[in-house]
Amino acid sequence: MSNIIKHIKMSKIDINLLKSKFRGSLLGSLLGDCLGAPYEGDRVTSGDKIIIQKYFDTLESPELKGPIRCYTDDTAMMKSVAKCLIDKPEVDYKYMAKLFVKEYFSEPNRGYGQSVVDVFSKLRKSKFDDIYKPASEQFSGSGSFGNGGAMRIAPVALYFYNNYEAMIDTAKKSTQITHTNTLGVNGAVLQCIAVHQALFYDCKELIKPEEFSNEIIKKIRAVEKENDDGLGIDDFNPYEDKMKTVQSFLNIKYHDELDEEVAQNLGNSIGAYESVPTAIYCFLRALNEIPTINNNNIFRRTIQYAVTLGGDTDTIACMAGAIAGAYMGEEAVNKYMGKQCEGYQEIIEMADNLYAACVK
Ligand code: AR6
Ligand code: MG
Repeated sequence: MSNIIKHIKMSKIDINLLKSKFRGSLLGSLLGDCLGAPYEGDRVTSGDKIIIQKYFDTLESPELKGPIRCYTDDTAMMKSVAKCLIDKPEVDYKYMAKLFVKEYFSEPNRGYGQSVVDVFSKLRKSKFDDIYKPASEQFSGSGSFGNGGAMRIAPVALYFYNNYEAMIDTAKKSTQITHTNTLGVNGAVLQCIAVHQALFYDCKELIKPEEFSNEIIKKIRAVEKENDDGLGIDDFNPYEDKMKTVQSFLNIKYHDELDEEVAQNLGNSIGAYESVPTAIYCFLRALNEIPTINNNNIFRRTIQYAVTLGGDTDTIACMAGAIAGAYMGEEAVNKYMGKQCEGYQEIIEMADNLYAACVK
C-alpha cells in the first residue's frame, strides 16, 4: 500500500451508531436494487416522475399486499461478498470466487451482465486454479469496466470501517475476480470510499455536499496516483475529474431539465465510470429537497431520485442507497417498503453477522 494512502486522515466513528448503519447500508443496497429494477433501461419523462412518486408512496403503505419485488445480481453478489467476510476473517478470495460462481449457477436469471457470466464459466471449468485469470482475459485483455464490482462493494466498506488500507486493498482484490479494467476497479474503490465515509457522519448533522465530495476527491486522487508510472506525464485521474463534474452539478439550482443533463454528462449506464459518480451525486443532491420528489426522508429521496435518472436504475439506486443507508442508519428505512423487497429479513441478519464479525 502506498504512502499516499497511509496519510489519509481518518476521523472518529461513533460506535453506538454503527450497528444501525451496517443494517442501513445493506438495506439501502437491497432496496435500491429491488425498487430500481422495474425501471432498468428506461428514459424517464416528467410524467414518469409522477408515476415513480406514486409507486414509492404506495410501497410505504401498510396495507399493500405483494407481489414481492425481486432482487437482481447486485444483491446476489453483495450477499456473497458479505458471506465471505463473515465466514473468513482473513479474506479468502478463492472462497469469494466460489461463492459468486455457486450463486450464479444456482440462480442464473438474476440479470447478470452479459460478459461476466463467461468469467463464472471459466472459473468453474478451471477449478479456480487462478481466480484472476478469467477476468483478465475479458475484452481482449483490457478487462471489464462494468459497475459489477462497485454494486457489491458495500460489505467491504463496513467490515473494514476501522482499517482504511485493508479496505482499499480488499475493494481492489475482490473486484478483480470479475473486473480488471482500471475503470471497473477504481469505480468499485470510489463507491467503497463513499460508503465508508458516510459511516463517519452522524445523521443528526446534515452533510455539506462540498465538504463530503472534497474528502472523496482527496482519497480517490491517492488511489488513482497508484496507476501512474511515476513520471507524471500521463496523469490518469478520470474519477477525480468526474467527481469535480459532480461538484459542478451540485452547484446548479435544481430545474426540470437538469436530470437529463446529469444522465448525459455524469452518465447512467452499466459502465462504472458512467454510474458510480452518478450514484454519489444522487446521494448528495438528495440531502436537500428535490422539487420533483415529495418526501422529506433522505434515504428514500436518494433511492427515488436515482430511479428517476433512468438507465441502469437498479445498480445506481443500489449504490446510492448503500451510501444513504450508511449515513442515515436503519431507522430511516421504512419497514413496509423494506418488507416489499425479497430478502429483507435475510439482509438484516447478514448486516448483524457482519457487524459481529468485525466489531469486537
Ligand atoms: N469494452 C467494451 N465493453 C465493455 C467493457 C470493455 N472493456 N467492459 C464492459 N463492457 P459485465 P457487470 C460492457 O458483463 O459489470 C447488470 O445489469 C459490455 O457490453 O462485466 O458485472 C448489472 O446489474 C458488457 O457486456 O457486467 C450491472 O448493473 C457490459 O459492459 C451491469 O449489468 C457489462 O459488463 C454490469 O454488470
Ligand atoms: Mg444492474
